[in-house]
Amino acid sequence: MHGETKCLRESSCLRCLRGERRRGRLVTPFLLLLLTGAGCGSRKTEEPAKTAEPVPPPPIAKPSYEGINVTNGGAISGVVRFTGTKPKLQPRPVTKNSEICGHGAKPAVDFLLGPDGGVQNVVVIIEGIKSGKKMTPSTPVLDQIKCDYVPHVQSVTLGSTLEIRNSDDLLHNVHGKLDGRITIFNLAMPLKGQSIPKQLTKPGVIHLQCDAGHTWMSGYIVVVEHPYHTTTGNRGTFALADVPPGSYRVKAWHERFGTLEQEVSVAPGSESRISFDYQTP
Ligand SMILES: [Cu+2]
Repeated sequence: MHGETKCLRESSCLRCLRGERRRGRLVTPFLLLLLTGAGCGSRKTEEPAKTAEPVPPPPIAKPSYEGINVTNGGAISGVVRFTGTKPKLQPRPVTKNSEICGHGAKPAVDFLLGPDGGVQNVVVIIEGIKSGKKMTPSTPVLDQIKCDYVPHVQSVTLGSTLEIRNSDDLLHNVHGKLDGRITIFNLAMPLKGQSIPKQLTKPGVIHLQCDAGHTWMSGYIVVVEHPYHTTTGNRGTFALADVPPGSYRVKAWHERFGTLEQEVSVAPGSESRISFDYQTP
């Protein structure tokens, strides 16, 4: 029955066999032999039966960053300042749910200046670093407290799972858009104490807004492809540790004043200090 096995692998012969069955006849060994010899055997030489080519798995994107053991790393630290005339700040009128969100207007949050001129909420990133300390899982939190996003700005490592909370006893609808255009999450959160995990799998700047009518709510999550990032506190300072020796481009990003960049060299076991100065546009 070798010929039968071979023949049944051929789709054209399966059609033949089905045709025979439609005519109400059992396929006899004689007929199979005939099919093997005539209908299927037009080849002059025996060829191994073809089997379906296995479908190759989709290519795995080469990771842009490699985690290694950093044994002789240095550090990059410094401060982000604002020089020039302090811009006019726009308060944010509360137009809904003032019993929880607050009465009147909330202070501006898009430009926070510390006592020494340090700028808060600036994300500092080593641009394009390809290898360094390992990416350890983190669990960043985004809370909604009295109708504000807390923290207002944060940087997270790609692949982290963000815990999105609602600490208010009212409905928020947190809408995150990557680069201001692509919806990454759009979550109705009606319950106080509610928490929703959301893994962040695309790098870029996610802008947060509330689609439940709290138009003054705004925030940012900067998703970075490697672990060398941080966000300045109220004194505008930053520090990045365990940096492999080498030359790097360091970027500072602020939601209102944009991006500044500069080159820095890191020597083994030493600290390189830099500063960024935003100026009045
Ligand atoms: Cu809201």
